[in-house]
Amino acid sequence: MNNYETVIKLLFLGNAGVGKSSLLARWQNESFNTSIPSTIGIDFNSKIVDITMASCDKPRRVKVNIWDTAGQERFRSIVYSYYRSGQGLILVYAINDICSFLNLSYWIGCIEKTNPEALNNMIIVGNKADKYLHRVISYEKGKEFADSHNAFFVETSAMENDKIKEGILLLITKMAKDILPQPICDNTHIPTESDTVDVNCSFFDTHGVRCII
Ligand SMILES: Nc1nc2c(ncn2[C@@H]2O[C@H](COP(=O)(O)OP(=O)(O)O)[C@@H](O)[C@H]2O)c(=O)[nH]1
Ligand SMILES: [Mg+2]
Repeated sequence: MNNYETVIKLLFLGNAGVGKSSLLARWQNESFNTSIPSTIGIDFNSKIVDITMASCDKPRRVKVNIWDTAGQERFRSIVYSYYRSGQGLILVYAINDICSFLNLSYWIGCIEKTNPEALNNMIIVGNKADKYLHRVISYEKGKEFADSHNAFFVETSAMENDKIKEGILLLITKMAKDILPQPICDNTHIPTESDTVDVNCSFFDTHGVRCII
């Protein structure tokens, strides 16, 4: 179970109340609890995930560590030291809360100062999509913001368990592709007869075209 190839470290960021802890609970154990306690400082979650990087490749096993940070102003000083350890970011607002959307730039600014590399691996999450009757941020507006930061974008509902796994997997798969060695079954180059045979190659596959080391 523990033979994972790498550890991917993600941070949840966003205003208090947007649903970070609820999203994390869904990701971790599929549950939703309307009376989830406010996060004090930092919560930590770990999960082993199998991801498919290419159709020809076997699933690759990674360990995903997610820190759920408290959005509350009074905890921000504690949280700063954790920003540095994240390799990727899940930046959350609620589609019915304009302040949480406007504050996305604040959170990005925090990371820019402490850990700018992590901004290359980011997904913007518009949560509480089930509250569409009270929507104040359109899907297009959220997507536009994400595009302007080269980030993935997804609208989710922790309450209805919608699109959470898909969103996080999108980010993890992209990061795994950057971190892990590429699959050895890449068939993009099929050798021709004129190709030189690799002398260090001890076996060929059944079609005699690919070297098996
Ligand atoms: N309607 C709705 N409520 C949600 C959703 N996600 C979280 N909530 C509620 O929003 C409140 C704050 O959620 P919480 O996960 O503690 O937010 P956090 O402060 O960002 O960690 C709680 O009452 C949750 O039940 C959602 O997708 N839809
Ligand atoms: Mg919380």
